[in-house]
Amino acid sequence: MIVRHIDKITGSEREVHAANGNWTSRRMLLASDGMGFSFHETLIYEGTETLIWYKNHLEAVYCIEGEGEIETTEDRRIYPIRPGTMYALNKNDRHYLRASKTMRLICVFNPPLTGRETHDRDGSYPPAAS
Ligand code: 9YT
Repeated sequence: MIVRHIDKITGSEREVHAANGNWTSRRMLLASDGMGFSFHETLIYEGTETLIWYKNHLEAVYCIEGEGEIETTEDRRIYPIRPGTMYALNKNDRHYLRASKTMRLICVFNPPLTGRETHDRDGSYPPAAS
């Protein structure tokens, strides 16, 4: 059994900050926990726009606080995000993520992240094996 409180993740090795200051990710479960997915609480800060393209991962996201939107770059569709909204990047969808009010998101990655990943120039994380 694994039981963890967010208070113990905050400020630890499992808390990762985006280089551009747009988000903070608190990684409650990682590959080393052996669940087959990683599970994060992510804060996306008000007024930010982040280009994301998870070529090597699938991600599902559930909003529990704040407000924002995603815009897909392929077909320019805009989807509002508010508490209760879930979106799943089942096609490795490249998109912009914008927050009009700081959002608290629960994020699940498959395959799991291994630890300290931050976005590369494309807005992706490296494949799990590298
Ligand atoms: C929603 C999203 O992908 N935000 C960027 C950070 C990512 N969720 C992470 O590493 O936790």
